[in-house]
Amino acid sequence: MSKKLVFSGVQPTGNLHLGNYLGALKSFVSLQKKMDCLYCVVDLHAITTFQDPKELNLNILETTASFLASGLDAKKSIIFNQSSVSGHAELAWILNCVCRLGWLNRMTQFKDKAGKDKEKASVGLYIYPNLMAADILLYKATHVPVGADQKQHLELSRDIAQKFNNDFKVDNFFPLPEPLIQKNISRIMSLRDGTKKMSKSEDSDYSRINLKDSADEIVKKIKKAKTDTNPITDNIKDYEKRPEAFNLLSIYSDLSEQEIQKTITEFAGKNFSYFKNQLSEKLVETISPIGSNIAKLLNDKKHLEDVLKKGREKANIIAEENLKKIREIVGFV
Ligand code: AQP
Repeated sequence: MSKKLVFSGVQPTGNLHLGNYLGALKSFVSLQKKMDCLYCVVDLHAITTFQDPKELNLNILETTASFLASGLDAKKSIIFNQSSVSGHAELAWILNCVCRLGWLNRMTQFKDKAGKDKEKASVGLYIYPNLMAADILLYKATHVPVGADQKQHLELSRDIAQKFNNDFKVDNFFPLPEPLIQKNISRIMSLRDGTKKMSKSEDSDYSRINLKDSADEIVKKIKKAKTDTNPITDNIKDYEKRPEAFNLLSIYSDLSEQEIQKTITEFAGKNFSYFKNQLSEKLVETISPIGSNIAKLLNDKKHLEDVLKKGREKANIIAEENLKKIREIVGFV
């Protein structure tokens, strides 16, 4: 049995939002109390779509600040950026040679992100899931906290690990990593369209609550959030065709750490303007302190760079030890 080890990453592609917080960061924080954890600012993933170099540089530090502001502790967890440990790229190449083309062709995130003109997407975007498998397997991580949108990539990481173990006849060399997906709300949807996930790259800033939004911005965005004309009912089935209403009620439930049924019973018969006031209050209570912590941390870039440097040194020790064995297994001299 492998020792339990957590790995997860966040792309430094702009402002982190409520989806990143509820889908990932919140569980990162609770896991660091129970297990050894590595949390990575995945800048190699970020460049699968073009990033302005100056902005990328700043976004790496801002994502690090968001980790710390959300409660990650650099003394408990290893916090570092992906490009600073070259083993990620090396193992990704080896795994590119293990993964089958047909497996990648099934990845729905590539289809979503590449859009209609797939010919113009970068090769990096296509093989992104192999780099993600390398991120996890480089440390032989056993548990990966992610939002539900990453479940398919995690399954691919398991397939790749299994095929490597089989091809090279090294039983259980790579553990098959388990996804840890939040039970209550695994996917936060856009505030403008309840069928699309909340995302940093969505054009409209009104589609998401950023961790850096002021209290006024949060209230304004929730006021403008799309709902429908029906009142709140306490029958969960009523929400099957009301994705925006369901999303807001789910966000409230998650922030209150209660089941969705409890929330709809609490607000049944009330209209959405009343509910939205309550939701805004909860959001301001949770998000505003994180936002002001991010701003404070960004005033001391040297400290953030130091956190990444120390994290990189620790990550690199584990990576090099595993890579030494991987190179031997593959047959490199
Ligand atoms: N809407 C979401 N609901 C729940 N979880 C989410 N995550 C992202 N969006 C949601 C989770 O956050 C972690 C980090 O994600 P990421 O930033 O590395 O990549 P992403 O999933 O591609 O996020 P975005 O916001 O959609 O970024 P862009 O627009 O740059 O592609 C992951 O665990 C993810 O599941």
